Amino acid sequence: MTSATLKPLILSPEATATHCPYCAFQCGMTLSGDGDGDVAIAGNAAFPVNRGALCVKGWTAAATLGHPERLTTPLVRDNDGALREGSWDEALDRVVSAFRSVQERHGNDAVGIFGGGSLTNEKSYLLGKFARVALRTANIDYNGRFCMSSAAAAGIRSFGIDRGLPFPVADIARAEVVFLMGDNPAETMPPLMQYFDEQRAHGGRLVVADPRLTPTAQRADLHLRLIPGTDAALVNGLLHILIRDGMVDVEYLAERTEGFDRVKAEVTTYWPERVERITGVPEAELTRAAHLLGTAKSAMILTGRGAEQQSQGVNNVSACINLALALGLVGKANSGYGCLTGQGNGQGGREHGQKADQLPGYRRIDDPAARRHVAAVWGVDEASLPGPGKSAYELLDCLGRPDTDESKGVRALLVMGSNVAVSAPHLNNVAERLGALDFLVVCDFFLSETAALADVVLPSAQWAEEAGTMTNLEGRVIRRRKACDPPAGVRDDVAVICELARRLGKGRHFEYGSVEEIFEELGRASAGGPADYSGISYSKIDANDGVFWPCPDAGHPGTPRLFTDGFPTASGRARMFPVRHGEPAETPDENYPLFLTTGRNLSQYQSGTQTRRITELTEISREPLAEVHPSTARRYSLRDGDAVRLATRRGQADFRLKVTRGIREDTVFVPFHWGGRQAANRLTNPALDPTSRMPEFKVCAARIESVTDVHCQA
Ligand SMILES: Nc1nc2c(c(=O)[nH]1)N[C@H]1C(S)=C(S)[C@@H](COP(=O)(O)OP(=O)(O)OC[C@H]3O[C@@H](n4cnc5c(=O)[nH]c(N)nc54)[C@H](O)[C@@H]3O)O[C@H]1N2
Ligand SMILES: Nc1nc2c(c(=O)[nH]1)N[C@H]1C(S)=C(S)[C@@H](COP(=O)(O)OP(=O)(O)OC[C@H]3O[C@@H](n4cnc5c(=O)[nH]c(N)nc54)[C@H](O)[C@@H]3O)O[C@H]1N2
Ligand code: SF4
Ligand SMILES: [Mo]
Repeated sequence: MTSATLKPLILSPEATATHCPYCAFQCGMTLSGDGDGDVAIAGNAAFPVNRGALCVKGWTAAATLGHPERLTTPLVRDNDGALREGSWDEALDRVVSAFRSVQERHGNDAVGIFGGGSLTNEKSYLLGKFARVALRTANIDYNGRFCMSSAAAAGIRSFGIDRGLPFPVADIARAEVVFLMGDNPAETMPPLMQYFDEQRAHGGRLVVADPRLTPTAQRADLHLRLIPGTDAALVNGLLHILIRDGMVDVEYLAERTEGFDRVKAEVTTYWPERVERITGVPEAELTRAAHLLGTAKSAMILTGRGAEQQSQGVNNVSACINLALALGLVGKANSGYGCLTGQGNGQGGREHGQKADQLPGYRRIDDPAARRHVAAVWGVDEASLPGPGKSAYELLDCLGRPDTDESKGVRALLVMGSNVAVSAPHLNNVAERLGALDFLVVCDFFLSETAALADVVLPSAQWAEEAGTMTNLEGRVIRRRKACDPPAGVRDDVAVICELARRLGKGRHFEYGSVEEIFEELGRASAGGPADYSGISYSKIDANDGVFWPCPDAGHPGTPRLFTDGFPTASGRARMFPVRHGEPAETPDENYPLFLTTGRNLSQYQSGTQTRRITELTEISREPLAEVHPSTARRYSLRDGDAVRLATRRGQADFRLKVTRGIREDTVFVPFHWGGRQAANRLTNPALDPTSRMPEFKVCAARIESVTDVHCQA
């Protein structure tokens, strides 16, 4: 089923400049080979974002290419229930006949697609088009819903547009103060730290709000160790102090914003003593943070998943945007609000139509003008385009459910670029739902935990084996260049999507001579939309170290900095929304007395499909460790390295303990990169933000249980 004897990778000794397969920093790197299977990776010093630096995941990324567990043939599930090798024809036939029969019996929307933010722009675009044109299903969503959707929703409602960072990362180095609200880039984007180092060297200050003393917080001038789920209260409290002390930018508020009065009225009740009580952050620290921001000539507020992955995520981000606007930061030099996007193509992946409510160019699928424009580019009848579908968790939650008058279940699912059996919240439910499907097909390079459940697995080409574009966290569109061929038997996702469309009788809409042609069509489909790529071409990207969208025509240089003169809202002003602190969906009680929060560590990536297969990385981090404070450990008579079982209302999982003073006494932290008995997501709460539909990965209530019979790795 996998090949232990992969042929050596044929890479030219001449270096190919491409980008790392993993996170949104998209470090520039060069790949070269000796033809014997040895691949040399080097940081690309000429690429202006990472400037040659890579983290340990980037340095070791080539190990995924020739890995012995690489899938090199399609797999199909036999009548006896086992996965066996099959031909491409057999596998694709099975997919098409399963999709057809499900749609005949239950309607078009009964086939669903789950995409990912690691897919190139071209693949994200094609997957959205495949759903709407070849399958005509409304039900397509993607893992960015777990990642980006709260910041995106808050950005759109205030600024009229969502681009994670409205400025290049290099601006960070020149900001007097940077406030990180729930980001840990020292582990999640290490090469970004060079800009923080520069900023510090220029006398700048760093403030970090995180329940843990992370490697990022260790580098901060001020660490606000807030109680999980209290971000909006904290930020409202800072704004309260700034208004009280006359430090807001009255002129900017009058000229460039609307809605400040209601925000001001709301934050009057967030006096420091009350905010200290809610957040656990001492009043003196609140005042210091507010005054650092209020007296700085330039400042940035950057949110990460810590503030966003909550059932109040949109409110948390809106509170940060209010703060940035009140200080007059947005659109000012070396200042502003931004979100550090996470996945390799987390930015582009949310712009081209793999989101349930969107069409390419970040257009809304329920906007008649947008539908007309995109239908014309696709050469289909506008009325044939489905409407909005279910959001990611709601899609997973409806799998295999019987049709009722109110709702219809999805019976067949295609997964491309996500490992939901590890990364979705409330895994016990998700596993049950996946099991209730009539048919599951997964495209992946390895037999991920999700692929292992599939009826058909299609082996995909990887990053260095395919061409396309990615859009990094700054909104810079860059090229993923092909350095080598995929192993024999493996096909790239573009070819697979187009072939499936052909077999579904829609081939004429999926005829492309090259990946570049797909990009050109994507440009036309995006023209006039918020994320306008129509003026970007491969040659322009090559000539400019990438091009920042929006870029509406061939002569346009791209837009590194947004909002310098106005906002793309009806009034041209930024909109402020009053935010009320609300409790997380679950808070500790006598049965579940601790907060559980989850996140990442340096050497593992996401669901771990790739990085758990790389020896250098598993040597650094072999299994998930549950971080607890020494006083909590003492309370349970536990010591560092002991195995424990964590339990929440949804499930149990086993971990070894890491006892550290770096975490709050009321909080346990677990990284989510592992599956099975050590999956953090057996514990997490799928409570959704009402606007963004983002699950509350960052806060739930947990307890530490019996310490015998646990299932940790040796
Ligand atoms: N090594 C590594 N790097 C990655 C990834 C990876 O898996 N591994 N994934 C990439 C992706 S997709 C993403 S989205 C980014 C994520 O990048 P980050 O947002 O930096 O990562 P997280 O660890 O999810 O969360 C950040 C911090 O939020 C804190 N936190 C927990 N609860 C709260 C809270 O209630 N409020 C606040 N303010 N903070 C809280 C956590 O303690 C954690 O330190 O990383 C990208 N880079
Ligand atoms: N508890 C908890 N859970 C979380 C989070 C958290 O902080 N805490 N964070 C959430 C966030 S921010 C994210 S982004 C998600 C990420 O979680 P996932 O959606 O599971 O993301 P990955 O692990 O990157 O999964 C990508 C899968 O697709 C494969 N793959 C990668 N690139 C391609 C490609 O180009 N083509 C194909 N066919 N396959 C590909 C990989 O091998 C892997 O199996 O997890 C979310 N889950
Ligand atoms: S920071 Fe992100 S893009 Fe850069 S090498 Fe590490 S994982 Fe790759
Ligand atoms: Mo993410």
